[in-house]
Amino acid sequence: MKIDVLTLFPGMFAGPLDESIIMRARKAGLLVLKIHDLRQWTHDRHKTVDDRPFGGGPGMLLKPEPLFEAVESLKREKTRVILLSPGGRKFDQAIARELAQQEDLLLVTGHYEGFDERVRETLADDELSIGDYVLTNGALPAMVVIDAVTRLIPGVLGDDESSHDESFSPGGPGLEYPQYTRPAEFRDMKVPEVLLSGNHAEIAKWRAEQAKLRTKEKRPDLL
Ligand code: 4GX
Repeated sequence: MKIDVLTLFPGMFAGPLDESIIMRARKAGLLVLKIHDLRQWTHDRHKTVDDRPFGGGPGMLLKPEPLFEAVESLKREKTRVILLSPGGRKFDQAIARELAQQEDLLLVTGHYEGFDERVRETLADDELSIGDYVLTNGALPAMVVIDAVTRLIPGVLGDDESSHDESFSPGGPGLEYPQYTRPAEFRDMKVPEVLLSGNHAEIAKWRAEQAKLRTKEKRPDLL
């Protein structure tokens, strides 16, 4: 998969995507990631990307011209163009699975009060939010999407890493059961007896009960 990112803060992307599983996917060529500075597509001395909203009001908007030029030059036949903004569809595991099927993504990250509406109407195939809170810009949301999507690209996860994917589907199995490793007693806290019993039927039953209870308690929306 190829993922292009359009941002005003290319420096924010150095680090989080250069480690661990994402870096391994990049080195294997399973993910080809390119970060682009939106200011590259400005033509004035000050590299202006923003302007004041018509009709007045607070804040600045991203101007349409650099965004249109950037998207038009980066977009290819099968590219899906996705804006990151708090007003988008709420990103979840089902959307991550859907995006992992794509060949080519272009993530466009906002800043200030957002985009000129013509960007949304004309350039974007989709608009995603990573959750109901306000961030300073769209770089972290883009990295969240890249991380969640990349681990679902076939071949990125090893067999040991891949088993936990269905936990966050509503109607799916819900949250994980509690887990323990050695020592069996740590600072007066004991591992539940059943897990040490060697009785695999009892262990499976206990885990299913615990997972259900925990989901009902903490995330009833997943049931
Ligand atoms: N999930 N932000 C985008 C600028 C902005 C404002 C309005 C478009 C419209 C966010 C989120 C998020 C802060 C990134 C505002 N862009 N993005 N930025 N939550 O809070 O995606």
